[in-house]
Amino acid sequence: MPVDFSGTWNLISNDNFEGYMVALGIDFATRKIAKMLKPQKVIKQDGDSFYIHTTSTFRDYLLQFKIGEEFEEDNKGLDNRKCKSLVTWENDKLVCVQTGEKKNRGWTHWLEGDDLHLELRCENQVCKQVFKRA
Ligand code: ECB
Repeated sequence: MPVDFSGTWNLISNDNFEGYMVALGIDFATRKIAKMLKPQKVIKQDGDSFYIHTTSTFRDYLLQFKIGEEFEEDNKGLDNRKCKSLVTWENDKLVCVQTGEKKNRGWTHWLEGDDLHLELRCENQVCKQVFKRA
C-alpha cells in the first residue's frame, strides 16, 4: 500500500511561485495577491480516489480524481485553461501530467519526514511548495 497523504496541511514555503504563475500567464495584479497567500490543503485519500482541496482567503481549488483514470481539468480560478490530467504513482510519489496548451505542465506530491512536498511545473518553470500538518 502506498503512502497516505490524508490530512490538513499548511503552506510553509513557496519557491518560484512567481515564475510558475508567469508561465501560466497570470496577470500582475493577480500574481501580487496570490504570492501573499498561505494556502491550506485538505487531502482525503481513499484507495485510488483522491480529494485535494486547496483553500485560501482569495480563491479555492478542488480536485478529485482516481489514479490511472484520465480526466478533464478546468483549472477554474487558476489560469482557467482546460487540460487532460492523469495521476499515477511513481514509487511513493503522486505524479500528475496535465496535457494541454502549456508544455511540460504537471505536478508531483511526496512526503518527506513530516512534511508534504509539491512541485508544480509549467513550461520551463518549477515551483516548489512545502506544507506542514495543521
Ligand atoms: C487555490 C489557492 C491559490 C490561489 C491562487 C490564485 C491565483 C493564481 C492563479 C494561478 C496560479 C496557479 C496555481 C496556484 C497554486 C496552487 C493551487 C493548486 C495547485 C494544484 O493544482 O494543486 C494540485 C496538487 O495539490 C491539486 O489541485
